[in-house]
Amino acid sequence: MTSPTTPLGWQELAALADFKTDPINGPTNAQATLRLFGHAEADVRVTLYRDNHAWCPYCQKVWLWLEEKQIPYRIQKVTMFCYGKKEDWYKRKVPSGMLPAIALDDCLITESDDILIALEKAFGPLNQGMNNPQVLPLRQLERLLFRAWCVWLCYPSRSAQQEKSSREQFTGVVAQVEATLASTPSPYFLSEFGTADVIFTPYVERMNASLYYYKGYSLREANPGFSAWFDAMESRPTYRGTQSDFHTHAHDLPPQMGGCYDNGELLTQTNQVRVDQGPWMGLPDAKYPEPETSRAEALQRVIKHRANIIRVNPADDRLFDEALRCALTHLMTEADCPPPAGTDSALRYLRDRINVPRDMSIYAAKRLRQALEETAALAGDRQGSPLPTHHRRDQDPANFAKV
Ligand SMILES: N[C@@H](CCC(=O)N[C@@H](CS)C(=O)NCC(=O)O)C(=O)O
Repeated sequence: MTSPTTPLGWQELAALADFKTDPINGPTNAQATLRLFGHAEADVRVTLYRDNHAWCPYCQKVWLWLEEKQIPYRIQKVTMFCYGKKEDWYKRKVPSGMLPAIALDDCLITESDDILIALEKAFGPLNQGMNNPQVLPLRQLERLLFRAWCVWLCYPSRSAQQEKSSREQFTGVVAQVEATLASTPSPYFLSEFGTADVIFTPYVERMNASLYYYKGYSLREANPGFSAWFDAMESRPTYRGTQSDFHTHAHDLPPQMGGCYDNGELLTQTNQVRVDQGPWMGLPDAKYPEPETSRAEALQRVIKHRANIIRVNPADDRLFDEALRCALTHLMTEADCPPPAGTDSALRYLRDRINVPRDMSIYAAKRLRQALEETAALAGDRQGSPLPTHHRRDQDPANFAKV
């Protein structure tokens, strides 16, 4: 830590934002609207319709599959109901507004399982297919785990006994999954990575986050099979590109699931403070080594969207512009950079609204949240306005459309 400093200007900050990536042919990322994997654009046969927030679990399943198979595809992003108004063009295609959907050679397909089956027909399976006799029971096991998770997380317990029984029901299914993972020498569900892993990924990731935050239960740390499976998944750049963090899931799940109920235990409370106020490094939402580019990535993403970030923030634009530059200066130099008086809640408003992977990758977000928090703490302890739990219209993509 060096002595207090004054904030860098936007041009000086831009000179430090040395993060270059190719969204079209480079690693998996949430920002691309076209993925080619070295193919020509004329080779594209698939359009994936997925949510703007890169949050929908069923979209993540199809997204991960396309990335693993390196099928060239286009992406069209659609608003989910709880974030804002569904686009009319999408409702004309899919009247229910549900995501995901794909267009494959102009044929529209909905329902993520049907989508994967259609993609397998066109491009071949991802190692083992959806209807492979080893995959079918794993698909059923995934739904069993999903239902036990929902019962524990999404219904209020009327008594300590009911809470205990929901927890045991869930950990009982976890024990079945652990036995399955232990039955092959690989860390994956079958002898090599494939469809079954893609099917389990979205909800296991959401379980890991939500149970840590609402129940004080660390799925990844409490179970050696899950732990090895997460580590193996995180060795794949495809998964890293779709991976979200604990903070995003903990606060995006309640409106989607109709509520998440915490058990009030001491460990739960400790975990909530950690996820909401940091430090974010070391949380069991990511265990692979931090890339050297994480700070530059966070800086580059903020610079790109800074006009909207400043406009949407409840604070005065001029004051928040300076406060934000203080936080970014701290991010890049580690020097304390005191922000204008009264901007602590504005900095924490942004800290709470970084969305992974929509805005940036998981380590970039951890660095940015930390820099915003440490800079806010120099001005005071006021929090931002609370995150809504029945909708997320504070994240309405219409507010972030290009100015
Ligand atoms: N069974 C469907 C479920 C898809 C689903 O529930 N999608 C949700 C998002 S996770 C959705 O599109 N909801 C409408 C919305 O939120 O706008 C599938 O597997 O594709």
